Amino acid sequence: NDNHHYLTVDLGASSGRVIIITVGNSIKQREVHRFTNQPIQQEVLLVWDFKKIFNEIMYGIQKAFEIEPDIESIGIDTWGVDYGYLSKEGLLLRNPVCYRDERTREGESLINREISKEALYELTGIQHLRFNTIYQIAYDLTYEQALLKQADTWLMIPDLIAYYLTGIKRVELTNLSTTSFYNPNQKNIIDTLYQMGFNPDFIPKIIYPGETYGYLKDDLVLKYQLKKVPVVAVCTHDTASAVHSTQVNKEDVYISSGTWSLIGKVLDKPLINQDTYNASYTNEVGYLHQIRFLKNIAGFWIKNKIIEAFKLDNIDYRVLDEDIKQSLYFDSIIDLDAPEFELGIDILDKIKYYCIRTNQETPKTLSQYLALFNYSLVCKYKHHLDTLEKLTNIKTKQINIIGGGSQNDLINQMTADITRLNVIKGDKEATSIGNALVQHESKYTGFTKQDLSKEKNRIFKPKTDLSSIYQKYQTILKERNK
Ligand code: LRH
Repeated sequence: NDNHHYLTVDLGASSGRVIIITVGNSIKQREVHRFTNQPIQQEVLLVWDFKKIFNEIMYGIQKAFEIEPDIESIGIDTWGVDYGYLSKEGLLLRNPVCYRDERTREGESLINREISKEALYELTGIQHLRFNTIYQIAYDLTYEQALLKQADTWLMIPDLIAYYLTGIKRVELTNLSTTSFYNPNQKNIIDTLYQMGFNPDFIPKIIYPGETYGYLKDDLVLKYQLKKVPVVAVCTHDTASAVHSTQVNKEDVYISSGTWSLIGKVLDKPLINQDTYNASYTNEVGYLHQIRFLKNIAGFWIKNKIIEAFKLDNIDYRVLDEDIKQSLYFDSIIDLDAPEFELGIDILDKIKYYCIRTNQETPKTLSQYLALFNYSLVCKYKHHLDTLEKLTNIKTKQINIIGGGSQNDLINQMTADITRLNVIKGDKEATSIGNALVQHESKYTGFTKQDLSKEKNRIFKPKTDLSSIYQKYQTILKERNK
């Protein structure tokens, strides 16, 4: 039998899913369970409800074995940067804090004594985001000494899940590379973390994608009637898994589109210099130590916050997309990454205010807001496409869009229009596919990635000229940064 079944758990910062991926002559997907995942307010912190997450995952795993008893292994991937602490007894000391929590606003100043922003970038090649793990830990070291006294182990979210599934504590490489304390050139954790006062014993041994954490624990096997299969460390960072699912040539740019839009190239080695620092580009580590050179752009999370703010009951997304198409005459533009949008609070007012300050018409209807979102997003894509070409000195031939956001054909077309490049629409569940492929490649040799997308109308060629929109965007940014 040439079919191999893998269970993938892909946990995003908006929703999670458990999917059986079958690798054979082709790749088949069977979605088993999908659930929402939202941070919750717990006392003064915005946290992830770990118990709920774990229960949803166990429900999915149980159901998956009912549907497909021949699952060979399990892989877990999640968003980056967040983590939790375990006590000696293996108890989670509190829910992992969500990266959007505001406690890290002053994080940067907390580590200034230790290292400058620039020197930290030189070591890690990670773009400065206030929620990077190193700033979260700087906060813990300053304000959470009581918690740290009880702590025995520090684990990132996918590693926490793997620990509760197998009892084995390891920290996976690709996700570790998002923390801003991993040096991708020297391939180790930077001393600065320990100089800050973080206990080196908290961090277990690194596990590399393709290695196995261990087997499902007996008590879980018994309780949920599972088969005792191994839990494999895949690329546990979701972006790493998504990018691993695609065949990216040197001349390609990928956009992994979901809660965030990650736009970048795959490189053989880190690209860290004054220019990449100024442009604030990131060097995350992927399968076999490939480098994902990319930029985080606030993506569909903003769109979802806009829709949420309109408090509509039943939304027919097809009708909505048609409305947006009709509203594209409305071309006010914002910078999606402006700090005021980061928490999603009062999003409509903040967008209006942004438009007023930049002398643009303010949106009124939902479809006008979403037209503004579409233009703002593709302008950013264009900007980063140009920046990527400059920084890497490689001309781009085409753009591969993967992930949930890739299903938005209007944005795919607008991306082609504004960049004047062909846009290839990839798979909605690219992350889960990449997750399964590492499980497969870790066991069987000779697998070559084929073109996974079977859709017919999946190439978007440039049509409408959007250069005037892009010019306007550049003017607005200049005005705003004055
Ligand atoms: C995308 C992602 C991104 C991180 C963010 C927190 O899901 O993993 O790479 O920066 O979430």
